Amino acid sequence: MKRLRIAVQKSGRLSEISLELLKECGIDVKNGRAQLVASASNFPLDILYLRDDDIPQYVEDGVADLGILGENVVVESRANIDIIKRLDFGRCRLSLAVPKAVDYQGLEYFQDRKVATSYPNILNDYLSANGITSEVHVISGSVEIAPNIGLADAICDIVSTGSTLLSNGLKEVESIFRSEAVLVSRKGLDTEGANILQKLLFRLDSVRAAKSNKYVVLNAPNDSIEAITQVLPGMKSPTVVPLATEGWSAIHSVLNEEKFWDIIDDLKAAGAQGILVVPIEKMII
Ligand code: PRT
Ligand code: ZN
Repeated sequence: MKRLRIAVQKSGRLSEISLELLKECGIDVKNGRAQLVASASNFPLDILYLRDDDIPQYVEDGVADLGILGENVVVESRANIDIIKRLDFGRCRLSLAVPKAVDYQGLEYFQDRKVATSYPNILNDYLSANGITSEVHVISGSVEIAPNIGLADAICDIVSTGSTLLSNGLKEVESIFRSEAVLVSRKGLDTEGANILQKLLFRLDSVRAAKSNKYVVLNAPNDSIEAITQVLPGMKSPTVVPLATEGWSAIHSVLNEEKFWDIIDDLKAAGAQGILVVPIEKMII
């Protein structure tokens, strides 16, 4: 039977969570990251552990069929591969930052100035779209120290909390690209490969739906049921089950995390009691 190969980061910010996501999809990967390749025992998928920077090329060349990595790396690589799905983790932004003391007035600051970055392609695209020409210096690590050692006037680097910039005496002045982890695919998967990918996507959707929803069970006097069911969106209509206590029922439903607290308040106001909120492991939609 055909198997697909998925490249994930060997060690780094995205590794654990990428493997965790596969696990949540019910995909068991037995042998650890000591080897280059591991096999899933219960899904037609092999895992290839790589440095994230190598993933786009491996996927473009077909050494791997799929990959999980930061969108920043995909776009910077200019590889001819498809972004199939955003994965909701590894969020960060690529930003321009200057020394704190600079009286920054706008992008013109960067005209003819030296900017250090590991993302020359994304940066050059951004600068030229804004009519600015800078001297872009490519460095591969610790970009944030470049202004302090006199190597550059500014930097363009990944920011998440901003504390790295702060501790290096820099301030973020423009955010030029937003990124999160994505699932990528090589071009031209055959029908069998595309079917395996569809199965994986279906599982990813079920995991995501489950994460953003909660199962809610509550008790209510029968004369409040009408008001409570008005408040509950549910997947279809809520389940109403009579309780042993005369005149009372239990109501079961599914609530979206985003509206969760508002709805809980409305439920209490409508007469709900003993509200239980339970995580959902999988949600098939
Ligand atoms: O070894 P390998 O090449 O595989 O890993 P790597 O060192 O190149 O990448 P890694 O593991 O650091 O990051 C992998 C991916 O995580 C990146 O490509 C981004 O998509 C994403 N990501 C999310 C981040 C961050 N947040 C992040 N904060 N990548 C890097 N950082 C670094 C940033 O470079 C800077 O040094 O963290 C620092 C800034 O963080 P704050 O919180 O201080 O702002
Ligand atoms: Zn890397």
